[in-house]
Amino acid sequence: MPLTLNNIAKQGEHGSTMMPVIQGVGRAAIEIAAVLRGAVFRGALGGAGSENVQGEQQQLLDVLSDEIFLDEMRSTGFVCAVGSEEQEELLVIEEYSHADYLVLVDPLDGSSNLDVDGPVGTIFSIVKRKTANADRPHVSDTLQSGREVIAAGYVLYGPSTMLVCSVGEGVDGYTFNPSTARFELSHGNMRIPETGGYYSVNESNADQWADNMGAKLENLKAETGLGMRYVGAMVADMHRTILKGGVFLYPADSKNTTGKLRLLYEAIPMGFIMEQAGGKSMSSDGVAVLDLQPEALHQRVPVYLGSTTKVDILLG
Ligand code: AHM
Ligand code: MG
Repeated sequence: MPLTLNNIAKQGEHGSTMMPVIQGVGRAAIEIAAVLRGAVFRGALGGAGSENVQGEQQQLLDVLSDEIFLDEMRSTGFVCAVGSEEQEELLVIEEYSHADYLVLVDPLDGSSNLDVDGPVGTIFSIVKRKTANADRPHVSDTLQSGREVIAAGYVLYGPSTMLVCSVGEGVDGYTFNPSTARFELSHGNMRIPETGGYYSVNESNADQWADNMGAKLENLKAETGLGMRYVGAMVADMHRTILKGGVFLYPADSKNTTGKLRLLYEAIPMGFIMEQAGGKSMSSDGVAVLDLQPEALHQRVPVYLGSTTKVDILLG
């Protein structure tokens, strides 16, 4: 019998309490994958005609995925609030506002790939509230560093749908099996290789990068001879980096002066997964992503995630 998401209950200090929430992520992933597959037939591709809080055009599928994710978090009964890329404010789940956990999510990451049938993903992390259970959850409950995250992960909607997660005891990947309609453990104890791999970055921004990153990347390329791969969806680029090795980066540049990727629902969950897979997650030389103290729900940071050797050469 293959192991399913129930396997999480056996892991770490928080496995049994996290299992229902991660099962909820799994249900959302199955629904989002189905919506993605049928989107072209339902006229669900294209813009929603609205902007999110970051001033980015929302795709219809961003909005749908956000609704699906929120509904599934509500149905777990364990989540008091959700902070989403697609919502300006923290969304309190009124029926369960006394519950213990908050979820931070990018419901559909890499949505610029949608029109070209490219891979996209969902990124999430789970924290325990700081406010008393009797109180209404507050945005301050989300402003916890990556060291306080209890569980995190991502879903990759590629040729198959994969849910990769960690409750702080290594990283496991589960692939959705359409014949059993379950996520089954397919990639146990994922570890990033120290050798080989690729560098992954939008190099067209190189002349605008801050922190002398253009020269630093040239040095990494010269020292390691790494090849380059870039999908433009963080989930797909990170998944390849974990499986094949190398480094994924999104530095600050003159357009995105504090970086592009969001700390709470992109950098921290991916940083958590990368560290749990044996790699390194930095936001600048000497500052780990997981040590940053968040100041705002939609804050952006530079990221350098990959094998320890490659990140050290890059930032050194
Ligand atoms: P999104 O959350 O609005 O999809 O934006 C985040 C995406 C990441 O998936 C990806 O790493 C990055 O933006 C790509 O940015 P760029 O197109 O500037 O290379
Ligand atoms: Mg995103």
